[in-house]
Amino acid sequence: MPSSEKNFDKTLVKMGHCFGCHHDSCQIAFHIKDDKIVRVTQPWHSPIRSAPIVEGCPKARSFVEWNRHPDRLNFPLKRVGGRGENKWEKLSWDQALDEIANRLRQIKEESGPEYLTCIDGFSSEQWASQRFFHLFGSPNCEATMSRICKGDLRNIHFALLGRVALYGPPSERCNCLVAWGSAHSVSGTIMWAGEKRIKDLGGKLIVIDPRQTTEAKIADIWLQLRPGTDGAIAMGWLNIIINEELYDKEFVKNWTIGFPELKERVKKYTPKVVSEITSVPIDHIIESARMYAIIKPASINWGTKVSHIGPNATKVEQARCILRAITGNIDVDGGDRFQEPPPQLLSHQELDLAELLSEEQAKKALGWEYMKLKAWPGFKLINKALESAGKKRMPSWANFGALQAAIFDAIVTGKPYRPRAILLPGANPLILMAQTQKVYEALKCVEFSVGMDVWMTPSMLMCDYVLPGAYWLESPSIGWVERCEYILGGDRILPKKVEGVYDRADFYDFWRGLGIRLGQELYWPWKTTEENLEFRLKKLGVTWDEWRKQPWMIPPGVKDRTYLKDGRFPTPSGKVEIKSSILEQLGLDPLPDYQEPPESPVSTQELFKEYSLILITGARIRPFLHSQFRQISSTRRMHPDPLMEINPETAKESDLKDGDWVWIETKRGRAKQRCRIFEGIKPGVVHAEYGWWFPETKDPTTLFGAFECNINMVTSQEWDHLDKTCGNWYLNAMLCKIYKAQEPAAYYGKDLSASLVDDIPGEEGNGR
Ligand SMILES: Nc1nc2c(c(=O)[nH]1)N[C@H]1C(S)=C(S)[C@@H](COP(=O)(O)OP(=O)(O)OC[C@H]3O[C@@H](n4cnc5c(=O)[nH]c(N)nc54)[C@H](O)[C@@H]3O)O[C@H]1N2
Ligand SMILES: Nc1nc2c(c(=O)[nH]1)N[C@H]1C(S)=C(S)[C@@H](COP(=O)(O)OP(=O)(O)OC[C@H]3O[C@@H](n4cnc5c(=O)[nH]c(N)nc54)[C@H](O)[C@@H]3O)O[C@H]1N2
Ligand SMILES: [Mo]
Repeated sequence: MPSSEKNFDKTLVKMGHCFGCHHDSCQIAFHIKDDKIVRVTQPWHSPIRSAPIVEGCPKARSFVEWNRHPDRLNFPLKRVGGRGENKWEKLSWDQALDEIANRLRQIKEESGPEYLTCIDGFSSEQWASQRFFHLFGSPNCEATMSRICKGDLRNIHFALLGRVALYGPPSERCNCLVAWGSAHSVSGTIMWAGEKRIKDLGGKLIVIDPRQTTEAKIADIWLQLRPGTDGAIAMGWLNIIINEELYDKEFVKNWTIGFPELKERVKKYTPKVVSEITSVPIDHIIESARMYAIIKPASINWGTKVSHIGPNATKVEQARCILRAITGNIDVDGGDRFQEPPPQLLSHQELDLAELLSEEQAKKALGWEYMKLKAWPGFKLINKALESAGKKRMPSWANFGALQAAIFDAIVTGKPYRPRAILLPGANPLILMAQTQKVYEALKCVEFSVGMDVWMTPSMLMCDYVLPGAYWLESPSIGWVERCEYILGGDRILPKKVEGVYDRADFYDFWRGLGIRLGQELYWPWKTTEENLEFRLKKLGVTWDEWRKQPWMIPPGVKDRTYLKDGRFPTPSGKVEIKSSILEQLGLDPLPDYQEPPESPVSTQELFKEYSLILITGARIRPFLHSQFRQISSTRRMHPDPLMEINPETAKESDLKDGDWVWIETKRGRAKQRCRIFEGIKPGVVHAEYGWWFPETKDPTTLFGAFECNINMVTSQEWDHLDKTCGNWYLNAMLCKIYKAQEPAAYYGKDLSASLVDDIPGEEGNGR
């Protein structure tokens, strides 16, 4: 295999892999001169299908700007002013970690380990935070990604199938793809490349989305549903497929339990009823169900939006999982194959030490009763089934934590107890979590808070200590990132420390640094991230030095229909549990069903009189990743303002023109964005962007504009709005009203070019 490093004329070219879309990972070549990235280009060889797209990616191109950006955090900081005043004292890593560890020890001794909580945001090494927490004795570490971003999907798949049938990029063998609440043309380079390829090869594409995405434009059928009614579409498809006997009879007979009960349950979801609920024409519903069931193999790809619709979110995935199963598309190449970490890599569950947390402590997890499947009771049941089938258990970050909403609530109300400390490594909950006001209240009054990030974000402004994180460009990594075909990873592209300039640390350094100060020395034998990665690579038989020069591996081929070889699915019954015994044991409805969103023209008719539009939030923005990239000149110039999309018809009724500033208001609050007229959005629906704050304002009194355009000012983490199975917050498909704002957002009119950095080395050839 050729090396991933080359030298050209004083420039070192190194290949790395990108985290810029979270779920997809392109390989990129970084050109490095004098310890600076001067260009980002296509890798000269790479196993990854998306390779031709990388150079057109605004995020990839922008990495020349990151390492020495003047806004980067460079040294540990300790707060000297009030919270949010942005007044800090610089200190060394040793001193910072000593002080933080002393405080945590004191809290543990005085109150108990559960009084320490954590929102673990973006991290590729989530096993390390879990390991630290389990050794410390606290169950209250919540991984954002595992909650709002696929966590419910993962858990319901484990309950029904004993594995996860959400494969990353679709295989060329797929003949019918359903893009359901996903827009990979914006959110996933590799997945989108695969999807386009299927279309080019003559496959069918069904899109289910209230907005006309790029996917919808090339779709064979586009279902422009009322937001949040996905469950009704799924139940309707099941109804049609069962009534017209389009299901895979062999598979249903031999490999499932609960089909008769399902048949009974879906009876009421006739195409007519479903059409009334969703506002999709009857013939579209029937035609799409037939297309999905008849054309094989077919895949329903992963889309995050159904995870954001509130109480019914997990139920939608439950129904989709059953659709995959009864049409015989589970574990089939071109259908929905199982996603499993490559066995050659020591996986997170082998490192997270969940076994060390006592049952007594596990039960103190905040909010577990609101998410029984995605907390210790579900963890126990799922793992029992996995174990009896000889499989590895789930990683604890994917289940087994606390509920973020409950952590913030407990800090404010003291119920059931008042956590005293919170850690925020790689998380920006003030911008990304539902109901910003609630997060703010908690961050204001929590006794002790520590953040670790690459920028001074609104959430970091509220912390007592802020630690400078190495960005992934400055960290080594290894992972299989949602995919099983490749093990990816790589060396640090740039150093994490340059004497006198910056001194940043990896997440691993942080958890180990705290751990060894708190009596966990035995459990952190690897002194550096590299040593740990070498340990994880052992089964591959390569050293770190060999690996870093050739940072990918293609494990032996992924097999089809593995359940035939195993003779079972790793569920309690050994079958696909259409009627889930695990949900039943947890006291939850074992079958899928549809429920109206908690706020809708049907469920809250009174509210609808005043708040008469449906709001959806957070469709991805190509040049940004969540709240990131706002301070990067090249990406920000491509997309300077927060935009709210509205249909021309609806805009006319509200007397709005393209470019007007507008307030979007729900019962919980309001946010200001700029109106963008878009014919492709369903009338009566508005879509607002997420992740907005304004680093260029440099104004800590507004927490860098955290409360003005941030759409999570209007979303909800109220108890009765959370998903009933896994606790997801309510971010999408709620009622709102809109009205013209008298003033533009406060940051507006400031000269962006003056406040964003322009001095970007070597960007020539990157086609800005
Ligand atoms: N309204 C609404 N809200 C949403 C969504 C939506 O669609 N609508 N989407 C939800 C979803 S699916 C998700 S996944 C979440 C995302 O929520 P978050 O994960 O909180 O989002 P990020 O903006 O990526 O914030 C992570 C923080 O980590 C920092 N960071 C990034 N890389 C590194 C690193 O390598 N080291 C260190 N130390 N820090 C790093 C970033 O600077 C950033 O401040 O948002 C959710 N919130
Ligand atoms: N550029 C970029 N890429 C990213 C990210 C990013 O921030 N920026 N974030 C990454 C992360 S963590 C995630 S989770 C993924 C998410 O990426 P995707 O899964 O593609 O999800 P979204 O872009 O949030 O939304 C997809 C579509 O759902 C539609 N939608 C809205 N409401 C509904 C509804 O009620 N029902 C249905 N069926 N559709 C609805 C929206 O109109 C939108 O077109 O993207 C990842 N990739
Ligand atoms: Mo996500």
